[in-house]
Amino acid sequence: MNTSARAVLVLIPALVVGACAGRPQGPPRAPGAAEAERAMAAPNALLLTSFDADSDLEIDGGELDAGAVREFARADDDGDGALSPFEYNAWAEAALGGLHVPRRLEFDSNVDNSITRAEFEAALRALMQAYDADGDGRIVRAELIRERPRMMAAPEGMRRPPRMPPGGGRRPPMAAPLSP
Ligand SMILES: [Ca+2]
Ligand SMILES: [Ca+2]
Ligand SMILES: [Ca+2]
Repeated sequence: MNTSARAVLVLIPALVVGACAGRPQGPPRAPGAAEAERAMAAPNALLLTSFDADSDLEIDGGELDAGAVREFARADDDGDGALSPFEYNAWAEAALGGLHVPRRLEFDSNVDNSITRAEFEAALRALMQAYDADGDGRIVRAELIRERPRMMAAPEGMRRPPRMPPGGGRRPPMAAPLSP
């Protein structure tokens, strides 16, 4: 785990603890939670964030490639150079928070139930391109964060369509909701 990912993990409990002070009733809420709940990041965005090895808040192509190598090695438990469904599921549980987005078949491009290193790396490069709204080969935080569709909070009958994300509506191919 690199420095920025560790910082995020440390920060979250600190915010929750801070929010408990002076709020004896109800569930703990982080400061600014109401505003923060309007923003969302997909599990694959968190994964890309962890690739920022030099902590400059941008992910470049070199960091993407290095991150893909590292994550593949982490996932390939038996070291045979391919990810079995079992290995993918265990990795996704840890790296993607269990929501398995992207799903296994989005990596397994030839659908042979095995994810090769080449397939894994190609899928992550495609993911980076999908998030890189301005096409400059680097991903900044603003390209990873989405505004939560307002329809989620609006009462029935007052729903509006979600805003188009940056990049003219391009959506990361692997950000689809989980389907069982
Ligand atoms: Ca970086
Ligand atoms: Ca394996
Ligand atoms: Ca960019």
